[in-house]
Amino acid sequence: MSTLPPGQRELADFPRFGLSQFARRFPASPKVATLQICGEVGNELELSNPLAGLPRVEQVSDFHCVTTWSRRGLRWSGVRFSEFYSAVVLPQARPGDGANYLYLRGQDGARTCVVLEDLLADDVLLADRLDGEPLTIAHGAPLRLVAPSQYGYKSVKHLCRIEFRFDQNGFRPSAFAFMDHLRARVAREERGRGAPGWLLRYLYRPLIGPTVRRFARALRERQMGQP
Ligand SMILES: Nc1nc2c(c(=O)[nH]1)N[C@H]1C(S)=C(S)[C@@H](COP(=O)(O)O)O[C@H]1N2
Ligand SMILES: [Mo]
Repeated sequence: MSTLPPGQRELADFPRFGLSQFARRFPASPKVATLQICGEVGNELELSNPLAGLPRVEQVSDFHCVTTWSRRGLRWSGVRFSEFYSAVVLPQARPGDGANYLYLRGQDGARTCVVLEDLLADDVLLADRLDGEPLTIAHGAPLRLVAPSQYGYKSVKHLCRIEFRFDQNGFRPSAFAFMDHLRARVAREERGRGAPGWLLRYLYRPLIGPTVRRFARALRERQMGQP
């Protein structure tokens, strides 16, 4: 088996996880995916069922959270982002030349910013299934990004909007700016901005247990409140 990237430790399960302010926020539309393509584009799109008609792929990949936990061997299925980009975004939305900064947003309000080049990598998916089942609310229903070579915070769950921009000046991160590295490449341990990755390991590691419990409790409480 391959070794884990620097600073990562394997978890036996795949917890629902994120910044604590998102623990109690849930997608308003967990069943039906709609995806808005906007910003510096010739034509804004509001896609219902954005993966319809596109070639599907299955992919087994590891998932690495910036707080140092990793989960190996997740079996995702969906459509390659590069396929979606060339078959739908380019011809229908026509992003401006150089609009290579993508502001991503989830239905729960989570935000991150990525460069187009990173999303065009072969292992980046728009996923709607995990381990043979439709995505659950815990793991990003109805549609999420999966970018295995980047820390988990780039893999936006409940994805509802992709905004094309010429730079990152207008981007407001979900958390403190130092926590959102533009590239967040796991192999280079780009955990955050300004502080070295190895240092952030020690800052983040103690947060794993409480965060897992907080997210699990919030989901349980939501499910108890549902008919
Ligand atoms: N919409 C949304 N996407 C999100 C998050 C979130 O809170 N909300 N958390 C991020 C973080 S920090 C991680 S590690 C992964 C966790 O994915 P999981 O909950 O499916 O394990 O989702 C990422 N994408
Ligand atoms: Mo994370």
